[in-house]
Amino acid sequence: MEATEKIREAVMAGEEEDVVENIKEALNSDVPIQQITQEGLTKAMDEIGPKMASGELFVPEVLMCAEAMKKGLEYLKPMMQEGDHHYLGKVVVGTVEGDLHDIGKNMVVMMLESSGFEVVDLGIDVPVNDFVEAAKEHKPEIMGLSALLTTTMPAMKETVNALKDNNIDAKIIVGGAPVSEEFAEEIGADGYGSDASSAVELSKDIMQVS
Ligand code: B1M
Repeated sequence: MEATEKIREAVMAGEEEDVVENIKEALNSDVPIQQITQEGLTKAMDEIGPKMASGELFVPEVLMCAEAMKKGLEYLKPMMQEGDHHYLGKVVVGTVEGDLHDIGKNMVVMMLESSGFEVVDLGIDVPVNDFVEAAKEHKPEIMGLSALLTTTMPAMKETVNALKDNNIDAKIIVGGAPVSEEFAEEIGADGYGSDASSAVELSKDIMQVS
């Protein structure tokens, strides 16, 4: 069985230790980190989604899978941050109000940090006003909003509106599974990232660095 396949299976089984062991094995076989995250960790979550929707998996089981995935990402984090990077700017990131999903947001945070951005992570279920206060306090160049539920997309819109109403001049980027380029435009965000690497590219474009 391929190394990434073993990682995917361990995430789906919610076996944290196996996830880390299989990642070590993959790294020893020179499997690139990006392949580990995409074909091992993220692929597992993509398969868990439909099982959750159909009732084959319940929330506690999905939580175990999510924890296993997080352990894998935590193990990889120091390796993603190797090398010297110039400071590129500050980004305040959070998952919008009502939404508890943070795996994708955490991947965005890790990739931004490993590229040279300073990140203030507000966590999950972040009230609209907390985004505004954090923008005033930290004065970031970029605000990053994540949403994973169609039901929390309105909170993303409210957050964008509140940032604008408070004259926050940071650029706003948004992302998450139900979010699209069109939605981003509709709510007045400055950019949409389909995944963690495009969030980094977008942020670099905003900062006008290559
Ligand atoms: Co939830 N959940 N969940 N869940 N969950 C989804 C999102 C769902 C699609 C599953 C399904 O039914 N098919 C569905 C949403 C349906 C919809 O809205 N249309 C759903 C539901 C319904 C729910 C609950 C309502 C279930 C319930 O209670 N009955 C509930 C809601 C809780 C709440 O938030 N209030 C719920 C709960 C949970 C858990 C807590 C059990 C757990 C989350 C644990 C955690 O995050 N710590 C969970 C999980 C794990 C999922 C799935 C299976 C996986 C999400 C994930 O981590 N993906 C998910 C199905 C799916 O998406 N395939 C599902 C992997 C991650 C790497 O991808 O988050 O998309 P993603 O992030 C990507 C990009 O989107 C992008 O980059 C990331 C990396 O490439 N990105 C950005 C994300 N944020 C970005 C920000 C950016 C730029 C890019 O700029 C700032």
